[in-house]
This record gives sequence, C-alpha cells and structure tokens, in this order.
Amino acid sequence: MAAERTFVLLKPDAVQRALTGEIVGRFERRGLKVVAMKMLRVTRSLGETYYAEHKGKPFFEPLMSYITSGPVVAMVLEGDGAVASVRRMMGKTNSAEAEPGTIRGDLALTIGRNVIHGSDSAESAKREISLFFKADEIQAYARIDEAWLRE
Ligand code: D4T
Repeated sequence: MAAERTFVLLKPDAVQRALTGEIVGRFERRGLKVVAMKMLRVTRSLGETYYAEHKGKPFFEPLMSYITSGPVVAMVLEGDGAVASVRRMMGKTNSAEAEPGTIRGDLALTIGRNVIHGSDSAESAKREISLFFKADEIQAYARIDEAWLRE
C-alpha cells in the first residue's frame, strides 16, 4: 500500500469542546504524519464550495451556520492507506450510530455535531486539500518512527 494524503477538518464543536489534542493524538499514535495544520474560520463562501454537493438539501443551512460558527482546525495527514484508515477511525457520519472506539463513537452524539470531517476518497482529498492549503503550506519531512510503521 502506498503512502497517501487525506484531508481532515476538526469542526467548530471539536475546538469549542477542547477535543483537538485528543483527536490529533489519536492520528499521531496510529502512525499518521501531520504534514499541514492550521486554525481558521470557514467563511460562508468557503463553506458553500466545500459542501457544494449538499446545496439545496434540508440540512444545508444548519450545516452552513454550524461550520461557520467558530474556528476549525484543518490538517493534511499522510500515511499508508490514510484515506480509509481515517474514515474508519472517525466512525459513521451519524455519531449516534458510530461504534465505540471511533472518534465520533467516543466523542459525539448526533449527526449535526459530529466533530470531524475526513475525505472519503483520494480524489476528494486532493480537492479538499487544495481548498484549504497552498502547496507551500504542506511540509515534506520524515518522522523518526517511520521505519517501524511498515514491514
Ligand atoms: P463530513 O463531510 O462532515 O465529514 O461528513 P461525511 O462525509 O461523513 O458525510 P456527508 O458528506 O454525507 O455529510 C456532510 C455533513 O452534513 C451533515 N449532515 C449530513 C447533516 O447534518 N444531516 C444529514 O442528514 C446528513 C446526511 C453531517 C455531515
């Protein structure tokens, strides 16, 4: 399996509930490498582009209010099978159905406050990374434990 990149967004409830360290720590301990990270406020315009596929759905306006309601933490994670591993670690979109042990299953209760987003494919990751980061904001470096993360 080749190293790949995925995009993760810690949503406003994760920041307000002081869960960012807990969540980043889970990814770091798993072996995923943080290659970009920043705190920002999602504007209405960025929110609409980011969630374009949901425009017109009944939950779109509440989703816009939520995602623009406070600072978020955006990051790029790198590792073998990063997209699928992060999705599994997050658990189901509806936190009420997320398995214990997953981020949503341990830290959230509802679909409308589900603390985290992670890309659902390598193509989405590419699109989302370019929405939030310039190429020179992504760092290339080796983690000292890399030799111990694969055979
Ligand atoms: P995000 O994009 O937040 O990681 O969510 P997912 O990729 O896991 O799921 P999604 O695109 O289907 O949903 C985007 C976002 O909308 C909220 N939502 C979704 C909601 O409030 N009510 C709903 O019925 C759905 C389907 C939750 C996540």
